[in-house]
Amino acid sequence: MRLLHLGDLHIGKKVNGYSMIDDQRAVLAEIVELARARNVDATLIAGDIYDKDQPSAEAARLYDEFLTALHEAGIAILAVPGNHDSASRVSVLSSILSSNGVSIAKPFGGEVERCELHDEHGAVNVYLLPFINPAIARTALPDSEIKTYPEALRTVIGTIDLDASARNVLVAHQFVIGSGEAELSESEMRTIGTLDEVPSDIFSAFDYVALGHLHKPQWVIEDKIRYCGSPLKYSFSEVSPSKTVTIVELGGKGDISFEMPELHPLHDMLELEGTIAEMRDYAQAHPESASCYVRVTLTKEDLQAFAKLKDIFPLLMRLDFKATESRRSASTRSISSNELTSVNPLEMFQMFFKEINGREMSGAELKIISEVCLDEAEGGAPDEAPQAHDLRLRPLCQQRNRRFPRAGRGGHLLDQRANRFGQILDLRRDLLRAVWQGQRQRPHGRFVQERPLHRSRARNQR
Ligand SMILES: [Mn+2]
Repeated sequence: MRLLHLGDLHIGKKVNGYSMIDDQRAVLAEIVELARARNVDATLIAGDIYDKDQPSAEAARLYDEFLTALHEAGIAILAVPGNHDSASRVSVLSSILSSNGVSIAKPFGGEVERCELHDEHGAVNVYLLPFINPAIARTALPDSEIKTYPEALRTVIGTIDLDASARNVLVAHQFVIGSGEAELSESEMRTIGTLDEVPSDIFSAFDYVALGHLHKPQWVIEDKIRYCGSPLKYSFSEVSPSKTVTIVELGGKGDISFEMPELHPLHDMLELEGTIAEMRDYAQAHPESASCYVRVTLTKEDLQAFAKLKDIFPLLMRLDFKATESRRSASTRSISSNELTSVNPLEMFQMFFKEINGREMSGAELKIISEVCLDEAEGGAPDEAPQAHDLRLRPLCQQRNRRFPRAGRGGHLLDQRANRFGQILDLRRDLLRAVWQGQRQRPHGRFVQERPLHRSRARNQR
């Protein structure tokens, strides 16, 4: 029997503002072709089918097309919801679908669903465990005293009456830790710390455990417990190695082998560092880079860097400046309200500039920005509310959000200051525009964590 192990499809995902839907359509079509060509009997989908618990119509349509194509190829489908999925939504109609070879685990209700597949060696039991956390497990098993992830998984797996003489496969979406170090990437949603980790010995009774959750393909226990990885690179931390799928070949009991064919994305991901001139040279020497999602780290400031790079790499996804290393450490610094209310806009910009560029402003730069600040003062800046710095900056951020609706709502204080001055600079289209563009390329949302605004919010709540 041949099983195709997939996971972390994240259908509908956006990466740095780019919709991945075309990339996903292409890679899922490649997967269907692969499954046909290798005569796969069943596809296991180990959670995170969608990226969101309320997927878009476009995402739902692609999921429909993918499952339909597998079904039409005569391939059984066995899927579990991941932590990104709404278990209730992805398992809708599952009782009807299961009679058609499509089994999608319902929200965990105290029992791990079992499906039976057959080949010349007999039955293969495939257990479908949707993503669970201690609260889900405790609710489903009210007599238990589950507090931790390991307790939850141990208890839940313990409810399975396993026939040790048969071949047993588990499909799950959890963070399972073996003896080695797990390879994480930025596109996973982690619980803080290591609370969600569970030891691999809990699963030792299974012949194979098909896991989802970690996006890099990797073994937890060689030839036994595996993360197949996401089919596409969903963050720049996944630039290498290439993405693969896992094909599991089950012979009789104890006879298992694997194959990991490589996938070919519509657009690969590329990380480059250097000057604009070096980027030009690179693009010339590597014409395929024109169809890659690119992250550039510029080692030298440059006017209109973003526009220039976009010319070189049409799918430029992210632009950073080398000086950002100092910025990054500086930006996690908390800024007191005192500090903010006691400095004037010019001083504030000087602080900001230094954090971004790791140096003081030159005389010429200072002159430009002084004029800009003066202009703004004459143009009538909003009244300053001295007690709360974020309140004071809010009107400016709102103005900026109207002007750049795609830039998302501000993340942290440094962003807000950048917004404010970026707006001014944008009017001037002047020397420091490059700085602002660097800021506009900041990743938003999940990638931006541990930033001062969060801290100051927490402080306000206390
Ligand atoms: Mn995932």
